[in-house]
Amino acid sequence: MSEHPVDEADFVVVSNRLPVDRTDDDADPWRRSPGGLVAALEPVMRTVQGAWVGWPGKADLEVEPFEFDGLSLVPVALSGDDVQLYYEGFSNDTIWPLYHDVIAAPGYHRTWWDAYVRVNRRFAEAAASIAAEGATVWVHDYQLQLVPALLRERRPDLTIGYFHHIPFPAYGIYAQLPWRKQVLEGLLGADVIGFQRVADAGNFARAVRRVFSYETKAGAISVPTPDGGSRVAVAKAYPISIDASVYDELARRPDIQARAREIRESLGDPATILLGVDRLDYTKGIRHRLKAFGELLNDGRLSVEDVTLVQVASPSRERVEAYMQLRDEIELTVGRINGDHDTVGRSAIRYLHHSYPREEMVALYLAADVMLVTALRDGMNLVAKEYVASRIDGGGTLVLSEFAGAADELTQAIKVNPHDIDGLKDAIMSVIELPEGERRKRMKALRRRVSEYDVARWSQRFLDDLAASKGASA
Ligand code: GDG
Repeated sequence: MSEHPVDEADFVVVSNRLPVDRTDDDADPWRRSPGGLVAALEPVMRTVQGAWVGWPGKADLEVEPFEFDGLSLVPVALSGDDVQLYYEGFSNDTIWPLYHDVIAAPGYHRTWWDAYVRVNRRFAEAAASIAAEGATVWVHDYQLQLVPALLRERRPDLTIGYFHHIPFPAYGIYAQLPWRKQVLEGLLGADVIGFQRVADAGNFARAVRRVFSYETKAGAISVPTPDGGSRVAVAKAYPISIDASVYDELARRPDIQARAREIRESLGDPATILLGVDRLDYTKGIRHRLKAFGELLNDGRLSVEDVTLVQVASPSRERVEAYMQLRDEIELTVGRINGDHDTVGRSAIRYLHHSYPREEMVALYLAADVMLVTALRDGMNLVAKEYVASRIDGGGTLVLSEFAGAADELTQAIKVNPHDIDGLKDAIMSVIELPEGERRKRMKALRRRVSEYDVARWSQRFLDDLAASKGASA
């Protein structure tokens, strides 16, 4: 790490979190952090000269801009109150449940909203202060929906992109938000507003029509400007992906392949290993998955002698009440199922409430015969794509919820509606019994899609459209 302040940047990424975590070790104070957004953007940032604006992840931590591992980082400080009201409150307990179709009840609190406005302003100011004349700024995700307009107000010379990583709900749900007008205004400050699915972009355009009556045509929204004219904001789908080559390379490493074999052996080498990997979040459908698996054991259609479910539930948002409750429910369910079905030598569910290094994740992907992605709502779901990218052996089967964004692209997966427990049970059984040839054919098609449309193509498509919008408005 060097202490050089970051100069003016031609390309600026703004996200809630910086791609690093603070450690307690003064000699080595920063560590790269995992997570969907970081996994997606890191390869992009390495190929451009730019700066990254974000929160360093600890309350009251004031740090000057610094360089880390080739990235220019610009920290935005949040107080304990900010974390509680803006992050845990408005972002994770209002917007998150509302945008995931109210799977959990959103809280609407004016103090949370006030903090959201205040913190969004701080992020906009940080980005405005380091962006060079005419720079491109790419804002990310639901914590920062007001930043595009706040930034445009301060710096009309900038080209502003926004990408929304989570779903955008239908208007009947979105309309609940007491600040529905202000949030749309914030987003419309961007030149290009990217979504995961075509349906999300459509929901957004419809919300804009309902709230403002602006004209929208094939995703081009005509937004009035203060001088009485208008500008165009584009709302369009750009399904995010992964750096597939990283997973391919890891999966080819002999030590990781050996680890995959070791995992199988340590589970007693069952005929079938089912795997779930999720942040412990109510959107991921972990309870539905456990229910289906538990019933299959109860019904005698599956036996612990033949099948084990490995469930990695990485710790997430542990101070938000809904997440504490969910953890209790999941752990109670796992305990019951294991209590009823375990033998001295075999376990029905190997439940792991940990975060693992990427190498271990790939070993798990390689060891698993069936990957269960049963999200009730998910913007994309990168785990599904990581599993596919890791299966260099052409084996393994993906069971994928139709409510995950990935379902639009990964059409050769076995599709499920996780709310339909009987359907989910039948899908699990059919996958276990799927003929080898059929399994391989599906995986081959999935692998082609994931390797061709990787994260580099995703960002290229978005940034090309953003550059074109600059040309169009000049
Ligand atoms: C949001 C949207 C969208 C998880 N546990 C560990 C670990 N992970 C990694 C996975 C994957 C990432 O975290 C999770 O990404 P997902 O896409 O599955 O889900 P969200 O975190 O909810 O992400 C989502 C995404 O943003 C990107 O736009 O797809 O819909 O909700 O990369 O591998 N990684 C490691 N250890 C763990 O224990 N190393």
